[in-house]
Amino acid sequence: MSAIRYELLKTEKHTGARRGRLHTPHGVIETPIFMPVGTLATVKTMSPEELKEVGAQIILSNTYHLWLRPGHEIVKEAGGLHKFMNWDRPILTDSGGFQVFSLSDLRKITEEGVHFRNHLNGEKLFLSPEKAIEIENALGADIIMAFDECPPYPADRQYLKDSLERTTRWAKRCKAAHARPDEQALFGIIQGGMDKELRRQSAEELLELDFPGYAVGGLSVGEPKEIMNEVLEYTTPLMPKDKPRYLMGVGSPDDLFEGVIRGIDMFDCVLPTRIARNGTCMTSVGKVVVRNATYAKEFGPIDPNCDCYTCKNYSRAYIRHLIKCDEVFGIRLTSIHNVHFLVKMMENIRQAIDEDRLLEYKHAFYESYGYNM
Ligand code: PRF
Ligand code: ZN
Repeated sequence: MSAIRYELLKTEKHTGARRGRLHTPHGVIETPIFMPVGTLATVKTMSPEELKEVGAQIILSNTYHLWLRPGHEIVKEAGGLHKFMNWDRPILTDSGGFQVFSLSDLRKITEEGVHFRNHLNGEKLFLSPEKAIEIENALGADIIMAFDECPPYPADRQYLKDSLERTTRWAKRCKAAHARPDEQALFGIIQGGMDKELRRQSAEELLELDFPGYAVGGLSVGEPKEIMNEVLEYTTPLMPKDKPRYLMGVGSPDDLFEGVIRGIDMFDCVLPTRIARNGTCMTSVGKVVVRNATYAKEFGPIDPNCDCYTCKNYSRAYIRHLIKCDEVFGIRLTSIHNVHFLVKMMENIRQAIDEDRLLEYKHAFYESYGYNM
């Protein structure tokens, strides 16, 4: 028995967009969905109550970071990640496959796993499929990701082929090491760079392993957006229709629209929380850099079309003042607004899919946000 069940409600009339429902041990998620990132068992600056208030249905956390600090044994002893951080809705943990590649230097990839140095203190570490799954089992998220390699962009074809074949062998080892498939759903991650045939090979090999869900990895790694969209365009049709599809590490508003249109159900990204901490907000009329001097005497909300806690109660001028003075309340307010913005946008996307008017909504959004079409 799988820990999750995906219910495909409908496919939009004019695009590949899907409306679905993901049933997990910690509740039901309406898809397509955006998952805020809580790397260190906290979505930076936001309490679980605030996350719920903005409508977050599921959050992502990281194996690699929690392994280093405080250590997965401590989280397990606390009763698991949900209890440890006081979040009773679904959680997904990434495997560390990506973080090892993006954060550590001096890494060495072998068949067995990856040798690298702790990005905090330089200590020698080793992460393998078995170790990643041991940590993910201890953390206890509803959805856990296989340990993969996210190759750099660009990379030559032979490297990409060797890498994806190793990622398949690692995926098999992850499955074999997974202690509780009926409590935590293990997703496979399709790699293969920007190469059509390699994406097909990766998808075919992983589909054979019959995971309860699949991710597209290795995108948004520096390639032009058109290339990412093209790769998605031929990769999603290779993925099962009756299982969730997750595009990893992607989350700008246009990337979310383009991913949904190509049949993606789940997304995560640090973008809303990261830009919030330097005083940038996403609004219905585009980005507002609220720390700029132009907002010093603007006493209206960040976004007049927003009904979040921040916009209902505070002005641009006040938030600018807080951020200029490095007062932490300022970045809490911008974080609340930005996460609310993407959560709300996905809610609007789901409604537009229900009503077969996703492209109309996209065009209206792009026009107002200031994207070129
Ligand atoms: N693999 C894993 N996590 C990821 C990625 C990946 O390829 C990406 C790529 N954008 C983000 N996060 N395990
Ligand atoms: Zn707001």
